[in-house]
Amino acid sequence: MATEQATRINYRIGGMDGASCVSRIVNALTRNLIASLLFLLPVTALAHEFKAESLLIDHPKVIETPPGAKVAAGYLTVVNQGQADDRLVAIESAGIPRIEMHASKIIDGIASMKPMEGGLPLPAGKTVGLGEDGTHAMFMDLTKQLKEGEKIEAVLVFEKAGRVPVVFNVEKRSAQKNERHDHQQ
Ligand SMILES: [Cu+2]
Repeated sequence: MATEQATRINYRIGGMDGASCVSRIVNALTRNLIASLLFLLPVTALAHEFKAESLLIDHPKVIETPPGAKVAAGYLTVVNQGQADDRLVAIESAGIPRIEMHASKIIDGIASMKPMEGGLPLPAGKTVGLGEDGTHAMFMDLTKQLKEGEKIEAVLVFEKAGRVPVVFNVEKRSAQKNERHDHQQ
């Protein structure tokens, strides 16, 4: 009984030696893979989402403008993963003279928009987007054309989460439903 156990232990140790060679190679490969993933992750995170306390800000973007245009529409999504309501009260950017949050409505066939009083409510546990129901961020008094591929540094100001730096990607207008609102002026 004791001998049998000893043999089994020896066998297992022998097995482990053989396996450790393989596992060393696998480990090296895994380390390389993890290293490349770690290298890629921050880039992806910077490009598409930002986190502040329990808020996840997904893909801030602004639609490119034709030459001479004074306004552009911006969109983003905020996931409030926390227990408390918050509110997006302002969007600021050193490169844009004025950014307002607008809600547009069609009344009697005429589209009109006005600033959202009090900003964008972010109820606990909910996902809310500027881009839903005619809402949008309006980049105003533009001094230069916004071109696809450019990035605009901005700060989202939340009632509770405070000031959160983000980057708006300048993108082409897509056929997405949240971009129906037209800003040709
Ligand atoms: Cu607007």
